[in-house]
Amino acid sequence: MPLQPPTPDSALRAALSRRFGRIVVFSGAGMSADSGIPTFRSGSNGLWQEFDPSRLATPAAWRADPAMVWGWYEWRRGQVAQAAPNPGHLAVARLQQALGASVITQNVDDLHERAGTADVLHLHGSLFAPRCSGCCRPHPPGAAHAKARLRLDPPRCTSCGGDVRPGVVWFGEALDPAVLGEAAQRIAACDLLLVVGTSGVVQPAASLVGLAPADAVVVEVNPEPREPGARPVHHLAMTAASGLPMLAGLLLQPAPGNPPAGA
Ligand code: BV8
Ligand code: ZN
Repeated sequence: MPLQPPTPDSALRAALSRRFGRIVVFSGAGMSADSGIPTFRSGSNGLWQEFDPSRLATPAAWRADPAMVWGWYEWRRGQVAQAAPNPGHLAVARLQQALGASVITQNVDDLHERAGTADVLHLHGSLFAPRCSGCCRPHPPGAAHAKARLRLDPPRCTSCGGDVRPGVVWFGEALDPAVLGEAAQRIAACDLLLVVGTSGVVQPAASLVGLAPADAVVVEVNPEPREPGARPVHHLAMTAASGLPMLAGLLLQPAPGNPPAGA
């Protein structure tokens, strides 16, 4: 008997069988795993298994060896440029178009945007927004390199000649307070929070989930078992690429007696 794919349990179906007006999707690296982008801490392809974050994703690493750090980020940018949004990204875009969902991501890729989602809040910055490490002037991302382990001298800022750095937030760097504040506001006002593909390890991003109102429905989409948390959540033990289209189907089906969502 072939294994049946997991389906939402009756409690989750019941919890989702109403209209939601303030949906927030909070995504982590697992959101892009089905697009072939390695996650940080899970599975055999964990990015950090091969590259030690303390060596590469910190200001000290950048000061010590800008060419190694810039080469690593350019390789990652090339990987993302060659990847495609997966059905999970497309389902999130549908939820935004039909139900006004907003997206907060820890990811530095552009796959939510390429799936059609607008106004994505990038808590940890973006591979596609390099900037001058001196005057902070944005620098246009050039053609990315798909080869791994390349040492690449970072480009020079055309305005002040400083080294151009990756537009991401490194460990030990503060998140942009405006982005963090907006993300906190959106989650604190949501009535449905979808937490997708995150191990909940990195702070302060992970603590945002706890800001969801007590009466909000929180659904975690992650194939791994979840740590027992402070609040009850619905755990959908599925990948983003399978779980999100299913949730979108449930949320977009007409509530009893109502017209189809987004009609
Ligand atoms: C800050 C950009 C303060 C870079 C990233 C001790 C010393 C120093 C600092 C700290 C410390 N303890 C805590 C800290 C704070 C530190 C931190 O949290 N460290 C962790 C490691 C303990 N945080 C910071 O340093 C932050 N800044 O605190 O500043 C400050 C204040 C004022 C002034 C100065 C400083 C900055 C953190 C940001 C780091 N940058 N990214 C880059 O990308 O190179 S974080 C990085 O991790 C990514 O952005 C990633 O998104 C993020 C979180 O990881 P996840 O997304 O959760 O991914 P992970 O692999 O862990 O999990 C994947 C999940 O998906 C798993 O659960 C898996 O089961 C699931 N999954 C797998 N496949 C699928 C799936 N789910 C669905 N579908 C699938 N197919
Ligand atoms: Zn500059």
